[in-house]
Amino acid sequence: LTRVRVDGSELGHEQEQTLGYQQPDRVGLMRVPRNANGRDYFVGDVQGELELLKRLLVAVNFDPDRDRLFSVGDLVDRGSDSWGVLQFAMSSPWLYSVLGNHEVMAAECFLGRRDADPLSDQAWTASVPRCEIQSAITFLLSRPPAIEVESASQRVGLIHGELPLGSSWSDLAECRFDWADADPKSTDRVVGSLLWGRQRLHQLTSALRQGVPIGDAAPDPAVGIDLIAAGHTVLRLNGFRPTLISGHLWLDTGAGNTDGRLTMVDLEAKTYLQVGRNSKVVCGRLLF
Ligand SMILES: [Mn+2]
Repeated sequence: LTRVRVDGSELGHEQEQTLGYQQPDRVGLMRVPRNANGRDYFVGDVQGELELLKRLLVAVNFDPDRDRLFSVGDLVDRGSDSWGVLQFAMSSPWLYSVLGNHEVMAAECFLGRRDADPLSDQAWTASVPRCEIQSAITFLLSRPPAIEVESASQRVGLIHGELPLGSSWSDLAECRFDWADADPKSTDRVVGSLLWGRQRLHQLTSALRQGVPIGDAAPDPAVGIDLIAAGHTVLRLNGFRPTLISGHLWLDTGAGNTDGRLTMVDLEAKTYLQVGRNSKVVCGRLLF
């Protein structure tokens, strides 16, 4: 397997060693204690839209000394300023993000293991200064595949794709992200679902086809945690309102698409904010 870098050179696994780019150690579930002094926000897939993210943070008067932001992953690709988002995230210790499939794909581009995919737009990786690449790889691949956050009233799980059907949150205690697991055809069912899973939403789609009405469902005890914030699949049900289905609060409202929005929620206040490329910030109430 050889890959061609932008400068025309072929890059194989041995050459990664020559360049000195290294992947970080394997990472697993991260536990984050309650924020006693400030607020916690959960944001959907940013996909390179730095300006939208900043507009939401300004709208809530975000205080980096007290408040925290939790991202469901896919900070990069598709949008207009992926490198800007990545630099912003790397310099913001109050931002916690889980590993998304786009973090993995971007790191694979940096490492020369993947060509930039025109569909998911990793072309930005080619213009990152060479001296910044190692810190970018280290940041991208040291995101945990799952985060558990304590809040005043509940325990919230944070993942990118979905909890595998039939699994419980406690099953993630031993989960580990390993380079080989990043392949969607991976035999590691758990990490594959956390990064790429859409089975729960495929079930939803077939329910919709059969005429089952979809509203805001009640929390699902089967997932083994009060609520799971997730992204990865763009949902635009109920006029973009973040929707709780199958124990997951689906937060990807397609910020990387021209007609999409970036969504951020405050679970304690039960409110959400959204902004699109051509729209101002709107807010609403969560109905669960
Ligand atoms: Mn994704």
